[in-house]
Amino acid sequence: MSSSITIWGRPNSNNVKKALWIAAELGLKYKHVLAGLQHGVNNTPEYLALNPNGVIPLLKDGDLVLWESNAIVRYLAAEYAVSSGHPELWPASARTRAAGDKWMDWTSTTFAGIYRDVFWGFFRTPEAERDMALINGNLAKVNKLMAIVDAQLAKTAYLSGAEFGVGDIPLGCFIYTYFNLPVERPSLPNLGRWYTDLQKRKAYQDVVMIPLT
Ligand SMILES: N[C@@H](CCC(=O)N[C@@H](CS)C(=O)NCC(=O)O)C(=O)O
Repeated sequence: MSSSITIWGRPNSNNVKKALWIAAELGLKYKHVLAGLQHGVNNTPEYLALNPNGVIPLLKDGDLVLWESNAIVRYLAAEYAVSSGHPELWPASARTRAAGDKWMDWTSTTFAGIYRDVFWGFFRTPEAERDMALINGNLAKVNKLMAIVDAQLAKTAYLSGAEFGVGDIPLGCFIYTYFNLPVERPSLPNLGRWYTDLQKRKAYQDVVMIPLT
């Protein structure tokens, strides 16, 4: 089992939530070091020696140092799914894993950048300073992307396939904030059903469903 895992990052970061969520699904024990924004740490020479990008999350497991949140999620699942008693979180079939992998990459490369302006625009910008044209423009793009997700979820219960898997984790983190935005959302029943299913998971409740800050 896990013996010497450390995860750096503030728990209100969606990228950090990914790492904390898979660790919770696997029941891993780890040391958590707060880092990023008001906590600092990620700009110290010691941190930069481990992650030259200076961003969170960061994982250390024994002599392995790993950054990039999706890589951390995949590593923890691959390394600990069997020993933690959750083999379903790292299916043996490369084809099954690939189906989820694409949604992890899609979330980072297609969705996250557009969504960032919406999320930060609302929750991390004082009302008087909000750029509503930018927020609304990107929200329309986000809603179009959500329709693509909804169509997938009409065919499979999860983004990972028939079962919950790591492919659900990246977008699952962001979707909590999306559904808590004080805006009108299009009716996307499959997306809503998936979000309802995620909310039943203890690890999701503990890690992802925290007050938005
Ligand atoms: N592609 C990276 C992005 C990491 C990233 O941008 N992290 C943000 C937080 S979500 C960060 O470190 N921001 C600086 C800070 O919080 O101080 C990943 O997925 O790990």
